[in-house]
Amino acid sequence: MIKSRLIKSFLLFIFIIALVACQEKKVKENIQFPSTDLAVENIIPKPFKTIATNSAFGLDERTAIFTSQNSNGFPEVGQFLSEKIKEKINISIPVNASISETVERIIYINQSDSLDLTTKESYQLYITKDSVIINSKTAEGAFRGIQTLRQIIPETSNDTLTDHKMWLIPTGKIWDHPNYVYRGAMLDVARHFFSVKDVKKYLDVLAYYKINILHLHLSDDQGWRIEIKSLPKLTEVGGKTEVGGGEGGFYTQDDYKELVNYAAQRHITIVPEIDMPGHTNAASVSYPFLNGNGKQVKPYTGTRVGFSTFDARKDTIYAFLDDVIREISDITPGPYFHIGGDESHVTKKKDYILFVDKVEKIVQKYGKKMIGWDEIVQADIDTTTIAQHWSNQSNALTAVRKGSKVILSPAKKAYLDMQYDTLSKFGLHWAAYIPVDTAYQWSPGKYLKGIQSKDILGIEAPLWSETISNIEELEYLAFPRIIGYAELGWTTEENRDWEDYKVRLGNQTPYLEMMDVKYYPSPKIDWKKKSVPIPMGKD
Ligand code: TNX
Repeated sequence: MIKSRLIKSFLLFIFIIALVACQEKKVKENIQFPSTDLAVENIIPKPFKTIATNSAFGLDERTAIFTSQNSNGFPEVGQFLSEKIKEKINISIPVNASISETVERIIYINQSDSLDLTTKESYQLYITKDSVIINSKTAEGAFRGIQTLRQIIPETSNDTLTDHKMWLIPTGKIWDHPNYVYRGAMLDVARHFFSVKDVKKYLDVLAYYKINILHLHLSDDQGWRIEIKSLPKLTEVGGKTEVGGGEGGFYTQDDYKELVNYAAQRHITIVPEIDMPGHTNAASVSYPFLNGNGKQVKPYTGTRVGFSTFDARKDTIYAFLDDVIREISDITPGPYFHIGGDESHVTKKKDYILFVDKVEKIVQKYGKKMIGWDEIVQADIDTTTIAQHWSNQSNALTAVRKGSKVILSPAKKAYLDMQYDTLSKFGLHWAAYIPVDTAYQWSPGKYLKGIQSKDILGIEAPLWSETISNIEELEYLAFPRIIGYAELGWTTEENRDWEDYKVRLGNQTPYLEMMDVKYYPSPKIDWKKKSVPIPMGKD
């Protein structure tokens, strides 16, 4: 199997080399490219290793994309790249089309089993004057690789070198792989609902920065946001409220599948969260038998936490949860199911433990790995269960002692709903003010004493939505900080440096403006409103 793949890759490679050789002859004018430096390009996250060779690949209408054909997902990655090139510089690049006379240069996205590609997301990007080659083991790796390529395509063409427009990509080599396998963003669609369109827009930008997880917080006291066909009142009743008294909303299962597919095309995994046994007022309003706090349940549209609970001692609760977890798991291809578990202040400790232990079994029965906020470590959790650290350090240590991995979302550093400073228009500040530099300048691998990199699955930046109710407000809190978290998750500590990062961040404006992202223009960053063309000079 591996051998035949190797042979196939080798043959394709020979074909491409031959193609490049013939195309080279066609480049009649010996173009004198200006000198470039791949090592100072504004790539985020910063790649593992870069070597610049100071010339340029001239991307133009005579370029064609080819991909490995028999490997899962590679042609789709080529197609995605072609679409993004079209959106950015408005030229049409064919993908796996038959070679025509006009093709002079190629971008080749190649499935490779090279031992240098150490993870499924690793890629190599080799750029010469005549070709761009991306090698990766999987389509996921290729997808990460094309994000790097997208980032180094200039917005402006050089119109002086030939008789037609050419966009100059610096030549050189990049070897890259992620530091952590889990690089997430979380969006609270329960306090305020966000439409499928809004979430897709967020996914587009997350993918560009190599984030690979979107965790959706689908239920809370103020609203239930996912259709459960066997329990229709959850959305008929629980889906109609939100913070501040707005109309709420919910995803039908078809909407959710649409999001899952859209994310999958971007090699992003959706992690669904149903928060319990606390944060469950909206569920209990829909089905009052669930309620365990003894009070009459009324819809809640405020912002307090910790007042609601399921009745962990009733068997009917677990029959209910079996339906919920089964239906959501059935439409969730990713490996995780998040059970929340935070701030269950009115659940008795022994009931909480019983609850988490029972729910873990249901999650496992439907083939998923359980994730929960760090309080879940009070229960007898399995080693495959993952604890998401947000506030309590000793919970994180307990998780590791129990053999579990930890996702780092420390509120003081990684909460996107914390205000930047006292002037911020939206957000809270109960954990901290988090300006853009503070958000970036910490090291996940060293953040918690007693927890090492090997215990950390990755990092995630949660965006709670008590104070935001539309996409512009979402973007104000998320951007630019999420871009820094993307780098914290991907780039090794040795390769991270605030002074270097802030320049690269300031140069994201052409992309953010093209995407119409209403980022917070932090005064700590020198935002470059227009991209600067590569300076002229001889190579
Ligand atoms: C704490 S973090 C919560 C959320 C709130 C958030 C506001 C966590 C697991 N629970 O319920 O929305 O603070 O910052």
